[in-house]
Amino acid sequence: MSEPRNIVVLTGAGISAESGIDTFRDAGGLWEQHRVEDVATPEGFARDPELVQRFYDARREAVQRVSPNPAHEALAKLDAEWEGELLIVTQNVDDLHERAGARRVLHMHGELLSALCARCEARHSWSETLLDQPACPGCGAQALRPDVVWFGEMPYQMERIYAHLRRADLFVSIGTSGAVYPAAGFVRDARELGARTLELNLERSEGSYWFNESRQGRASELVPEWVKEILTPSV
Ligand code: BJW
Repeated sequence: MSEPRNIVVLTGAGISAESGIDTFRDAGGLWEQHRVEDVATPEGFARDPELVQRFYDARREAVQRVSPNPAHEALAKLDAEWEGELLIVTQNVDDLHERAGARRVLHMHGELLSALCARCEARHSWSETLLDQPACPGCGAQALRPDVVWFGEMPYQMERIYAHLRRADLFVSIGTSGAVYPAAGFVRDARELGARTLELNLERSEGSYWFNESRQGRASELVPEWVKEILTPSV
């Protein structure tokens, strides 16, 4: 195959695991500690907003105490040095890609350090708690919720993601189980649109069949290796 120029990278919870952030579906992960229906659906939030706000307040606090790991740093290096198109689509709500220095990042499932006003729909950078019902800085309503995408809600910036997938000649998936759509379908979309596809994960994901190549191991090792490879011109 010719040298890739346009790259889409999809990241999931596995890339932040070695920074100390719990994944969702691994043993001991978030979905073993909480019922998805209770904390990650609009219906759960309507039923028990306090439970949901506590869940996200605790994670917002925790994320501010951890640091990017070598996998985030390697993608930031790729971002700084890759002259072609690059989009890092992350399903993660942490800010570790940005804190490592990456700029071409899109948060399709929202961000922990942002609050969304259910009344005026404005978004505000947010590092504090929401349980105490602070007023929206825009409209004053006590209607702030975590700015994250729950099951049944539309992930953010889908048109922009598909525009990049259409132009991509390399799609790389890192640290995601491939259990949640539409992200889980990107590999198939990319492949059908002509991209080469590579998976870097601790284990084969649910969509592993769709990858041209699958490498198993820790993100902190596999990602720097791959970035070094792709930034080294072939002779
Ligand atoms: C390591 C590692 C290390 C560990 N190194 N690797 C039937 C069919 C198809 C779709 C549906 C269906 N029924 C319902 C749906 C739709 C639904 C869905 O997908 N449901 C599934 C359960 C089937 N999806 C939705 O509702 C989405 N919206 C939607 O579809 O809108 C309509 C639409 C239509 C068409 C186009 C576009 C839209 C919304 C999904 C929202 C997901 N939200 C969450 C919560 C966000 C906020 C929060 O953080 O709390 O997003 S759920 C949770 O899962 C979170 C994650 O981003 C997401 C994915 O998880 P991820 O990142 O893959 O984590 P894990 O834990 O699953 O995997 C970690 C991996 O890392 C593992 O493989 C480990 O091995 C690996 N790993 N350590 C490398 N050190």
